[in-house]
Amino acid sequence: MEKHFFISIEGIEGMGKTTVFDALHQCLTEKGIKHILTREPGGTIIAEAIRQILLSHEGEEMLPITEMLLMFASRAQHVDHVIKPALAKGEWVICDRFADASYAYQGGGRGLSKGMLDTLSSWTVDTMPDLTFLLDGPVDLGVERIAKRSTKDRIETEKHDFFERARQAYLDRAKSQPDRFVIIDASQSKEQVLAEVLVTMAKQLNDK
Ligand code: Z5A
Repeated sequence: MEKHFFISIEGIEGMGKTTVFDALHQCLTEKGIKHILTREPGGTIIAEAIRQILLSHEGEEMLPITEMLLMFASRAQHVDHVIKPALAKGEWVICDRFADASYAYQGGGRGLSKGMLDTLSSWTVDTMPDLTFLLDGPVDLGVERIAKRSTKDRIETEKHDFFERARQAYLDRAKSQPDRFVIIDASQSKEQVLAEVLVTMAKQLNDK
């Protein structure tokens, strides 16, 4: 059976995750590699319902702890119902954000402790990505790229400093796990970003 592979794509808003996600899908399709495309928060019916709550502006102010617990609740559903079954069938999994996003946004952004994040991770995440692309670039660049969007979700309306802290938390995590993370300079052109991603993918496919 083919070796399965779990790839996540991370980065603050506007760094080009969707663009890389689409390119990976195309690359694997051309190679005839069975894979699924999924995202967090989301990926199952319950997890997508939690996503709506997480990103909506409606109702009362959401506490940071509530946000963190909901992220991990959705992740528990997603890991058990989607990611593990796909990997068990030998399919590759391409995931737009995963647990690292909680360390960046709830840890770095909201200031919640690593101890709490580690505890929740130990309860919900028993499968980490084999490879994580961190698309990194200045906060202002991301803001500029998504400026044309007509609506912003609840988290996107956070202030500049929040995203600076999230970016730094991503970089710290990537540096602490160099075997899993590949940091890509997202301020390059789309073509340059995709070329770097596809070189890494080609290496993974050769090593398979
Ligand atoms: N969140 C969390 O807090 N904790 C968690 O544990 C998890 C998530 C899992 C929803 O995520 C929110 O959930 C997110 C983090 C939080 N909130 N924020 N911020 P999401 O992934 O659904 O939403 P997002 O981060 O806001 O994604 P995004 O804004 O769509 O970013 P993107 O996918 O990286 O951007 P893109 O659509 O690929 O590109 C944006 C634009 O830039 C687009 O017009 C592209 O054509 C253009 N682009 C892309 N690359 C380039 C380059 N290289 N040059 C020029 N232009 C480019």
